[in-house]
Amino acid sequence: MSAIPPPNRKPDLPPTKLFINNEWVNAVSGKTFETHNPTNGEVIAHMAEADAADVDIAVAAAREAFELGSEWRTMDASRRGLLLHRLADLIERDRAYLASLETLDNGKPYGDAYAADLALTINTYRYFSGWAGKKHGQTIPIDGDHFAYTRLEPVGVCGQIIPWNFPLAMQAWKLAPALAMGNTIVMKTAEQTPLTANHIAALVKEAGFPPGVVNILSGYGPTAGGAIATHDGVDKVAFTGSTEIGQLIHTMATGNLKRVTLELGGKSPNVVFGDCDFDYAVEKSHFALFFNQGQCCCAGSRLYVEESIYDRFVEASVERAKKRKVGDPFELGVEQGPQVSQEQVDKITELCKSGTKEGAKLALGGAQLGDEGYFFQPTVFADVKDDMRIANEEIFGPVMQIMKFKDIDEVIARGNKNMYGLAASVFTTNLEKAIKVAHELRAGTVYVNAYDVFDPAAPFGGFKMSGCGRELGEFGLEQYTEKKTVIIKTQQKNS
Ligand code: TXE
Repeated sequence: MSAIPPPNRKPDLPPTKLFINNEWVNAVSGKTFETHNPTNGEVIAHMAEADAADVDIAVAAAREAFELGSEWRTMDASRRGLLLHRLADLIERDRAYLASLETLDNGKPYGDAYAADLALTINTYRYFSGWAGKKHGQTIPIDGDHFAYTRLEPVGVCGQIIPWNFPLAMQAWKLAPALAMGNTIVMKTAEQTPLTANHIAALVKEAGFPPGVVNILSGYGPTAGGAIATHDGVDKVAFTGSTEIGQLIHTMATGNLKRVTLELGGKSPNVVFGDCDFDYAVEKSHFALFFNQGQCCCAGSRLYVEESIYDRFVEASVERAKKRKVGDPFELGVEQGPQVSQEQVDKITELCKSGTKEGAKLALGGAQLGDEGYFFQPTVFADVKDDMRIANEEIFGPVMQIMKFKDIDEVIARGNKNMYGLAASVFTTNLEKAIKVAHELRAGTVYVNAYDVFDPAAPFGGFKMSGCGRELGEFGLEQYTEKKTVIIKTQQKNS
């Protein structure tokens, strides 16, 4: 990749209203809410605050765009792909602006936003643009004088609720497959990070998507989010966020039996064997936990290290965490910016206190950093035991938990003894061990000598209480289709 261009510390703000029918409108209530800069706590913008009345209007727009005979329903699938491709081009054109805006609103380092979030976002739109028109049904040789075939049709109006940790990428993971397959959308962005999604909405219009196909609402979860999850005019809801709210969405969606896909929390085991490439495993385990301020659903947050290298590994991990460069997220080279909100800092602080109280060894950090913004010290706990809260609950912050293990069957059993099953990883130079762990850990993604490798072609999602369904890849695309079987009487069948 070419060099990262300098950030814009004061990017122009995108529209702050609701995007419905390709127009910017105020909330029916006229209410607004503030979005803050996590680096200093200052208000960046006042956003229109959608609630049930606005969801009704957006769903009506999406339903109309989905009517039989509409511009969207009669559009060639290849053209849907072209529109997605154009959208990817426009995002690429505005890449540095979007990365700057994301850093302002979310606090993530600009270098990461530009190189990681924007790359994944652009690639996701490109990947799914290629699928439009290429996902085929089948002809099926059923018994009797009949001709049978299947069609993959769009599900309809899709409600999509996204979180704040990767606002652009989470938006892309949901919009791109849904649009490729011809659905229409009512999306609610996270209240902490609504800005970049609104710029994408403007680009959706610029790319040429017909009115009503994509509707983007800023607002809160229980009001706007709840209205989407319960709305009878919504055919599917796709959600990324906490397991607690995912369970609620699942229940709320039963009224009209919406299709539901959920991508929820995790507590992913990262298993490091004594025969690993030591320095590499230390660095990758550091990255697995600390990337994105630790705010990753798939963070490698249960680090199991084999007895033979345990003490050395703890020492090296603490040394690496000490070197972590925390500070102004706009400065290139900074590895860690602020957490997204004071609420998240408070949650992390409380869990750190529980760790100390329950007897884990606090080797580094453990508290909020500085008195401006929402920074948290890189933190390492050693001698963590499986029954401690910090070994079971999702901390979603820069807090590493290190545990010791003796043998492979023991560590697999311990790795599986958790309600989550999003991701896992193993570091070893022994192929047989790697395959055994990869196949026996119950997780949606298992990394071998790697971590946080995302690609739009590779499905992502969770076992157990980390969710249901998959995003990305061909599996992700299928979650945005209904399969229809058509059976036609024929005069006579010949083989
Ligand atoms: O999540 P919420 P929060 C985890 C992480 C974090 C914790 C809390 O552990 O510390 O969740 O974060 C919308 N009906 N993850 O409170 O509440 C909300 O507006 C409908 C993991 O931010 O789950 C936002 O758009 N929608 C995660 C989205 O749900 C509702 C990413 C996520 O918010 C709603 C984020 C309701 N009743 C947090 N209540 C991941 N899997 O990556 C809230 N929302």
